[in-house]
Amino acid sequence: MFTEAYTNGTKPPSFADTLSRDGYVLIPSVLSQSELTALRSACNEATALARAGKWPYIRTLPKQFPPWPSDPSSGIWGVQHLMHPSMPNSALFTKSYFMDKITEPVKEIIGCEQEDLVMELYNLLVRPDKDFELKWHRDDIPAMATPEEELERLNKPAWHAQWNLALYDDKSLIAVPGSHRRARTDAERNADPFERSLEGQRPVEMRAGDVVFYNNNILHRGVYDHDVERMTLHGSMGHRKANKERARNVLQHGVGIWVDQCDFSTLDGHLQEKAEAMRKRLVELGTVSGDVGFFAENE
Ligand SMILES: O=C(O)CCC(=O)C(=O)O
Repeated sequence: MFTEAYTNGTKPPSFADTLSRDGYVLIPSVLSQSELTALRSACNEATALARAGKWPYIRTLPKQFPPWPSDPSSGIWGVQHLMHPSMPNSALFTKSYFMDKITEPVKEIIGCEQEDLVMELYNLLVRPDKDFELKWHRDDIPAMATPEEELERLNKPAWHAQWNLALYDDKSLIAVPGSHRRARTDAERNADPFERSLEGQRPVEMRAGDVVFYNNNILHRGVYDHDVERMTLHGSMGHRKANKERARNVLQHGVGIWVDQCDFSTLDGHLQEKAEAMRKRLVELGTVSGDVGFFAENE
């Protein structure tokens, strides 16, 4: 897939190099079989609760961006706030968010130290109740942006890393490699938002247990098949230098309301310390950012 064979003695590119070239990087098999089994069972429980209307933080069909209603009757495609203190198995989710297998690549990708990292989002993307597709988008550049506005944003540092950690084989994320480094072409700009064959697009194919880190401003979309099991943990972590736009992207999901109630006491020593410090930095970011609003309220 994205890992290439380097047989000529040259050093393979780092995760950060690959991500900066392609807009994403796949790290295979980060979860052991027992981690996979435990997380699948926890995600099954979370999804059942959400589909039964007993978990209000959900991604509902046919809405692409937050805020989402809490009524699951039109179907769901995601379960939000896995680290919320009321979420069953939140301790297991929290451990999988702060584990070194995630924070080490994140540090390399952002180019920072542990003491710079900020807790952000941890959600679950699931098989929708009927087939469903997201429009082509960049997560924090509106479709209306001019090429100059796109480039201005794309040329700024991201100050965060975002990942998909697949618990089942997953090819529902479609991206245009390299599109995080340039403005949209005329063809991309004028394409149908649900265009099925944009030039250069590729499914980001993951096997169960793989993680993909991606630039959330790569041109991408989701194409979901209700018949194919999907349980993909969807997380992000930030840098303490993130600006107000980043705070808006994180806090629009409502994390600020419950983050101070997360219980990190079940985490092992160094994970607990890491989690407490990263939470503290998120609370600080929320305090200085004030009322951040929503990115795309009407989509
Ligand atoms: O389903 C995915 O992996 C992508 C989701 C997505 O594009 C989004 O949440 O903006």
